[in-house]
This record gives sequence, structure tokens and C-alpha cells, in this order.
Amino acid sequence: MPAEADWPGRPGAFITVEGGDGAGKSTLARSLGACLSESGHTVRLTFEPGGTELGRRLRSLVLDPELAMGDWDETWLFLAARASHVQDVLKPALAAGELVLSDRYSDSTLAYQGYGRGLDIERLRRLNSEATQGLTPDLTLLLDAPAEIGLERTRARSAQADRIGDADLAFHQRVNAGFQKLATDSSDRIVVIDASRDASHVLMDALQIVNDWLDARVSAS
Ligand code: Z5A
Repeated sequence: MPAEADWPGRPGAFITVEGGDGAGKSTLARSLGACLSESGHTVRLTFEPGGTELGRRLRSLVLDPELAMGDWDETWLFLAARASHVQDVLKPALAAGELVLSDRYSDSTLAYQGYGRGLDIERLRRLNSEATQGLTPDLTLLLDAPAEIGLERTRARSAQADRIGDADLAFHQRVNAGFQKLATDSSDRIVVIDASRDASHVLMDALQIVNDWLDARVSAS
């Protein structure tokens, strides 16, 4: 079984942005990436499902509201997209010393397929570990906003149907509660940000957290 120890002392930094639908992940990832680039970091902005050609094609399948699929079928598609993302994008970028900022990663599988769909969490953890070759984020920013606020934002943005986003409110509430549980269980890695505030406040908090983490990393080396 691949383990985190397969990646000792990697030169780059791996930061993920997680949260429920409409929490503002993509908005934050873009603005945070721009600020970190301005301060001299080589930033690789990427996302899941997507980030590779295979990931983009799997994304259109898994979100297609016309396509029925079982919960494990859905899970395998996300895992396949992740495996190609790790192999083709994340590993090379981290090996080159880049600061990788990924909009969603393995915590999304635990929150959506585990806590949201009700699939076995421990099995999902094992499958995540295989798909990622043991690559765990160094730091995760969890954007927390009530599901009602997130869904209101995404519906205001577009009326386009989406197989997962269109699930009922209770599903999205279970997903958010699942993210909270993950943050409690991995408090050394996951930092929660109140994402119900406006985007500039969310960015300010995120920048502070990332800069403090980067400073601590330099001091420790
Ligand atoms: N999924 C899964 O089930 N399992 C997995 O393993 C993975 C994913 C990896 C991906 O679709 C779906 O796949 C997702 C989880 C599932 N569920 N759904 N649906 P997606 O990429 O299309 O969806 P998303 O990841 O949830 O992205 P999103 O809907 O675009 O949400 P977001 O990135 O958090 O929000 P945003 O695009 O930055 O902002 C949404 C709108 O709100 C936009 O108009 C912004 O201008 C506005 N916004 C952003 N921030 C704010 C603040 N702070 N205040 C007010 N308005 C704001």
C-alpha cells in the first residue's frame, strides 16, 4: 500500500481547497494563486475532477444529469480522475518545487461519497491512498458555509443541471457535516475558514494561513 512516506522531503508544497458546493473554492483558489504568484512563488493552479484530459472527460460523465450511475460507479470515476491527476500533474509539479493549489482533492471523496452517499469511509480512505500513491496535502483550507448559502450562490450563477449539485439539501448538509468531521479528525492539516463572509475576507484569512504555514516550514527546515 503506498504511504505518505513515499514522498519524504518533496521540494514543492501541496495545498488543497475544499468545501461544499458554492462555498467559493474556485474564486478563492484563483485569487490566492494570484497573490502567491505576485509574492514570487511558482504556483500551479489545478482542480478535480479535471486537471488532465482524462479528468476533464470523466468530469463531464460524472456530472451529467442524464446519466444514471451507482454510488460506487461514481466513486471509481472520481478515483480514476484523481489517479491521472496525481501521476501527470501533481507529482511532476511538486518534484519541480512548485506550490500546487488544487480546487478539491481526496477529502471531497470522503465528504461526498462517504458522508454524503453513505459509503464506507475506511474503504474510501484505502482507495484514496491507492489512487493518490499516498500523496496527502500539506495544508487544506476548508471553506465552510451553510449548504443553503452555497446552493443559492451556485443557482444564482447558472441554471445548468448537474448530477451531484442537484441532490437535495439534506445531502449537501451531510457533506458539510462530513467536512467538519474530517477537519476535527485532521486538525493538524485542515484549517476551517468561515466562507459565508464576502470573498475579500475569505482571501485575507487564507493568505494569512498560507503565509504563516510557509514561514513555519522555512523555519523548520
Ligand atoms: N465531487 C465528489 O462528489 N467527489 C469527489 O471526489 C470530487 C468531487 C473531487 C464537482 O463539480 C462536483 O464533484 C462537486 C463535488 C463532486 N459537486 N457538485 N456539484 P464542480 O467543480 O462543478 O462543483 P464545485 O466544486 O462545487 O464548484 P462550484 O459549484 O463552482 O463551487 P465553488 O468553487 O465553491 O464556488 P465558486 O465557483 O468560487 O463560486 C460560486 C459563485 O459564488 C460564483 O458566482 C462566485 O462569484 C460566488 N462567490 C464565491 N465566493 C463568494 C463569497 N465569499 N461571497 C459571495 N459570493 C461568492
